[in-house]
Amino acid sequence: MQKILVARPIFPDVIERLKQYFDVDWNQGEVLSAQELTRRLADKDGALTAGDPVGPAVLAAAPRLRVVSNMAVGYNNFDMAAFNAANVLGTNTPDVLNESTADFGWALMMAAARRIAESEHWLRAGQWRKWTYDGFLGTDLYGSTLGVLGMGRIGQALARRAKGFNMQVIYHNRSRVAPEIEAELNAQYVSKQDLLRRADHVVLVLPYTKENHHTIGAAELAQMKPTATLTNIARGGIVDDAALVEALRTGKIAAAGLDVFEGEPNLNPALLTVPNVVLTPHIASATEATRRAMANLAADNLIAALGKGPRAGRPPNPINPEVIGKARS
Ligand code: 8YV
Repeated sequence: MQKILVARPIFPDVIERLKQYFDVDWNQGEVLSAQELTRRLADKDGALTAGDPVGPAVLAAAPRLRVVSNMAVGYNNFDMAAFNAANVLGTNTPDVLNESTADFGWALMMAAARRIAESEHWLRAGQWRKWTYDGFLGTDLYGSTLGVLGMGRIGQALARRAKGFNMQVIYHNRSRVAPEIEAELNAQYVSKQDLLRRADHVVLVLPYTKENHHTIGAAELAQMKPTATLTNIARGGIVDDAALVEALRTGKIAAAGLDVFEGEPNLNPALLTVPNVVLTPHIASATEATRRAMANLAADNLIAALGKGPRAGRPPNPINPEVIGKARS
């Protein structure tokens, strides 16, 4: 029987599915260190990860490994050059999380714009004595301009929701999306600089790559309106968190909503001292239905990639399909 490692605690019924095909080594404890991950992968044919870094050293120490299935759409934890060099397949879980993640982007954006977390903390602290005309004034969403940086599947789901808020949608992306999608979303393609200058609410929905490390830093924050909000549901590292703290403190922008952080779960401690930022622990995809769909899709990918189940040899979401069928190197 082929051996697999499930590197994280996941739904027990998904483990039961995997046990129908494989000998499963399931880590139900803390996140595995690089050394521990390497040790436990040494005799494995496949692995299911969720954000765990997999690079050349891990792959070299696991000569039987043929597939690593990430329970996430983002796979910046995979060194794909190393995967390709070793002929190891990487898979991810796109699409099933689009709507939940877009919903959450709106929740964070609205919470930031209307100061929901900040005012709730104040209320809980027993500070509410009377109504005041200027208590927790925020910025409107209805009728404002939404700037979407990264117009992939989640960006599109997010933009689609703007209709009900009568918002003008502007976006920037590596490449322009098809005209029919632009028309459906009523979205206008603009430069990154125009987006930052014009948007009342900027939402980041782009994948993390080396090229877009700190794509939002001090210079970009300085271009935004002082009344604007910034929401990051993409990846830590896209925003320079230290520069963001400074921009929030000095009123360069009005507020921010962050679900992802540089170095998470160890976020920049200064963020905790800034009132006008809403902080959530990387939960944009965290609904029961969506996390189940992601776990099952990650299992489907693993089962199929290891030649089992109804889609044997044809995993639904290969990142580097060119290695399928090639001998491990
Ligand atoms: C995952 C995510 O839950 O899919 C992604 O890229 O950011 C989340 O939905 C998280 O990355 C854990 O793998």
